[in-house]
Order: sequence, then structure tokens, then C-alpha cells
Amino acid sequence: MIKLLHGADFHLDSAFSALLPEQAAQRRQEQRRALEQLEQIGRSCDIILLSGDLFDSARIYRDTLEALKQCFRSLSAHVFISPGNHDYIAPGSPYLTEDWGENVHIFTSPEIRRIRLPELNCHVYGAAFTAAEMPELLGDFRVEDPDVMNLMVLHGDLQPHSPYNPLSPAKIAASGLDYLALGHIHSPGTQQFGSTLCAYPGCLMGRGFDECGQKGVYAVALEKGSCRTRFIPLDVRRYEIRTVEVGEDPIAAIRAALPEDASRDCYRILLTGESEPLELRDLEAQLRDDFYSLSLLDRTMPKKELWAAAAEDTLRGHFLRRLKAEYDRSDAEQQDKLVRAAKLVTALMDGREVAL
Ligand SMILES: [Mn+2]
Repeated sequence: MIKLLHGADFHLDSAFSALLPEQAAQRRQEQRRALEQLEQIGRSCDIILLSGDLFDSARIYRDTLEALKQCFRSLSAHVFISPGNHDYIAPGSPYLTEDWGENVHIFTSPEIRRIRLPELNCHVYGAAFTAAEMPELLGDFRVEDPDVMNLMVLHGDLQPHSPYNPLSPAKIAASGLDYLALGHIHSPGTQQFGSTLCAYPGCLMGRGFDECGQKGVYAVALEKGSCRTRFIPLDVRRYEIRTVEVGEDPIAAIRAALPEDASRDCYRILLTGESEPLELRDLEAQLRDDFYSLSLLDRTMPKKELWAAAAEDTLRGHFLRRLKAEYDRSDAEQQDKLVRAAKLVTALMDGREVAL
């Protein structure tokens, strides 16, 4: 059995432009530290496949290069890298200029190349982006020896007309590969095409609210005819979006709706329901210590005195007058029902979404 670690889309040295400058610097530092977790997981592996976009751009800090090289140096595994659309091979690329060590192989050509690992009875194929956009790279690829374990590491997109190496399921199924280690899509997932298991491990850590939830890498146990993937979440800061109905006490409602400790995570909270006007800055100030970063969005509807419009000479007024008259001569149980009916119908008249 071959033990494989598959990661992608580290996007090291991202700008984190939505954060304050000092927080952005801190987040880049955290990205480097996440490499230490990778190092831990990689220690027990034979092969590490990294499917591109390891760097967010060509602007890379020296600290980052050293952290990545240190990670690879400490591993005995064979490391294979296929550069993607953010870190494509171009003159001056650190993939060409740095000394990455004996155990690291970086694919530098858009033509698919093969590396043999005879001691593992395994062939590793790969190719590189050499521009920010690339046409299809797989072509009519077939494995050269179907009896060995055949792996490929590639940056690409399963969307048919993608400018980022569009991959066709039929061509993947015809390739004879056992495992196709993909990068580009930032949430994890696997798909089987023919005898080929395709996987996107997702990105290393969330960088914004379009990258919510748990992030990590795949550990894969490979045997001919059987690839078993296990998602390993990394212990990194998360981005989450929640919707909270404010009720009478927005602070209490927000705290009640969240996990016990969100203090190192980034939250966007959409406040809904009926409410007095909210002072978002005050609320954020009160909740500051509960989150690493918090943005509140006010989606509440103004609170209205239920029968206020009963005097209006409108359809709404007519409806509310009839209901109010009935309310005044009803018992408590019936009054509850009438209040609910009045709220429902006025909400519908306001064109609001109503949960029944
Ligand atoms: Mn990409």
C-alpha cells in the first residue's frame, strides 16, 4: 500500500485585502505555520502530490519560500508539484530559481511527463501551467504501464469551457490513471471516472467568505484497484456565515446561535427578523472579543405597531380594522391566532418572505 498526501491551492502570501494590514500580515504568518501541520501529516507518507496554486502570485516573501523548503526538507516522501494558474512557470519563478532539494520534483512543462518510482511500483505523471490560462493539458493521455500504480498531479477544472485546463470526464475515464490529484477548486470533493479517482482537496485555509468551512488535505491509501481518501482538516482559522434572528436582544441571539468558541474565526452574520433600528457599530463593539473578525449585516425589517395601519383608508386598513374588531371580542387563545394572522398578512402585503 502507498500512503499519499494530496494538497493544493495553498495560496501562500495572499493579500488578505479585506483585513486590516496587521491582520493580513498575521494571516500570511499563519499560512506559513500551517505548513508545519502539513509536515506532521506528511511524515508518514511515501508520496506528496501538490496540485498547484501553492503561491497566490509571483510576489513571494523570502520567509514563505524558506518555510516551504523547510517543510519539504524535513520529509522523506517524494514531493511532486504541478504549478497552476496563480503560480505558473515563467522566467524568475521560484520553482525554477530555488533549490528545492532532491526529494522534490516540479513539473515545468505543459506536456505531460512521467517520473518512475520503482521502489513503490508507481509512476507519477504531471504537467505545469506556463501561463495564467491554459487549454486542455490531458489530451488523449494513456498510462504507459497499466500494471503499476499510476498517479497524476494536475491543476485544472472539470467545467467544460474553463480557461484553466478544462478536464473531460470521458478522457479521464480513458486515461487508465488510478488517482488524479487535482487542484483549482477550493472546497474538497472526490469523483470517480472509470477506474480513476479524481480529488480536489480544497484550499489550505479560508481567506474570505467565499471559502467557508473546514479546510485541509487528503490522506490517500493507494492499492491497485482501491484508493481510499480521508479528509484531514487542518487546525486553521475559519470563515463562517450565519443568519441570526435578532428577537428582543440581538447580542444574546447572536451568542446563542454560535459555537462556544468562535474567538479565532471570521464571521459574517446576517441579522434578520423584526427589530428596532440596530446600531451595528455598537453591537460589533460589544461582540469584538468573541470573534477574530466580525461583520454584521442588517437584514431586519422595521418593527411596526401591529394595528397602527388600522386607521388607514386602504385595503390594509380595512383588513386590520375587521381583524382588530374581532380581536377585541375574542378570548386569549383566539387573540393569539388573530395576531399571527395579522402579522402574516401584513408581511405578505409588504412583499416580505414569510416562513410558515
Ligand atoms: Mn487555480
